[in-house]
Amino acid sequence: MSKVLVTGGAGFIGSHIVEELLNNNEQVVVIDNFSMGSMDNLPKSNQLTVVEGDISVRETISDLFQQNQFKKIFHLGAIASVAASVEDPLHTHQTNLEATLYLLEEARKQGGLERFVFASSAAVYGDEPTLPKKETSAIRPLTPYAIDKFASEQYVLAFSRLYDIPTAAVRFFNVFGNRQNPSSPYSGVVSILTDKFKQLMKKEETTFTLFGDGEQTRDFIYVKDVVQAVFLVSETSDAIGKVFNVGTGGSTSLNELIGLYEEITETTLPIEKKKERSGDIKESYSDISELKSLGFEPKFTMREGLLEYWNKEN
Ligand code: UD2
Repeated sequence: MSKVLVTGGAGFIGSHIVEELLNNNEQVVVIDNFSMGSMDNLPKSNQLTVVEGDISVRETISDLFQQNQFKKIFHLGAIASVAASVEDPLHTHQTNLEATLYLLEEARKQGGLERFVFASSAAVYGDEPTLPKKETSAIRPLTPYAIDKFASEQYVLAFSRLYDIPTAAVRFFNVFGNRQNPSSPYSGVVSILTDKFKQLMKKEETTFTLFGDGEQTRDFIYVKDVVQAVFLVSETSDAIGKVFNVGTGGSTSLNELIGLYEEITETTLPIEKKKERSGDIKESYSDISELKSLGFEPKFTMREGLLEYWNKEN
């Protein structure tokens, strides 16, 4: 039976995709170097094989394809930290771009692939101010992370045009949900807030550092809606050779987000305000008409997503 490969499958979004694939009775192979991911993120299943390995090592990828025949590939493995990419652009490039090319080349050699979905990011838009962000908006990648994501997208789409490999790319907006790692100050803000509210519940003293006035907005999307979007892109023939924003099309300010969380947890979060982060964008939200044309409709409001996340964490 043909298998499904999930790179970065032990990570935040990857593990949710793995879970859904297993629910659909697929035979799944995960490759992860466990730099951010964890075995604890993965369900126990005899349908699942986990390979500990680094996707930036060419032989690791070729071995993987020698041992397996894949029908679908979800490529989520990456150095996910923008800050880390600024610290070490070369290492980021090896993982975030070269690995994409290794996978595409192996997929080309193997033949018979039904879909290759590449996980890109809204970071490719940079500080391009036009709102909402459309797939056709100007691209202004400002960091090594964003540059490699954009370049990978272009390779992925080129492999569809040049070699007829059915690929597609998705640009994630601000994804939140359980298993997102809150450990760094550059972690997603919802995971940081969740951590703070958990401390409050344990009666521990804590303060949330708010950069700026809290009126900055983001298009936060709950991870289950992201899974829905990624599956549509992996199943619909209209998606081939295209790139899709994955957001809700809505926007929430940080102040609104904190307010919602205070309501859910019935606590007040102590806040320390600091000046806005350099490089921070003020507003961001997506135009998701392309994704909607595949049949996508977000199932979770911000509040519903937060509530489910909070209940899973507690
Ligand atoms: C996301 C990426 C970032 C870059 C950017 C491109 C994540 C986690 N971050 O940043 O790396 O790709 O998109 O658009 O994917 N904030 C606080 N206090 C905190 C943490 C965050 O006030 O402790 C603020 C932060 O300054 C920002 C907002 O919350 O204004 C959202 O922060 P974020 O890092 O979750 O997401 P974003 O979109 O700024």
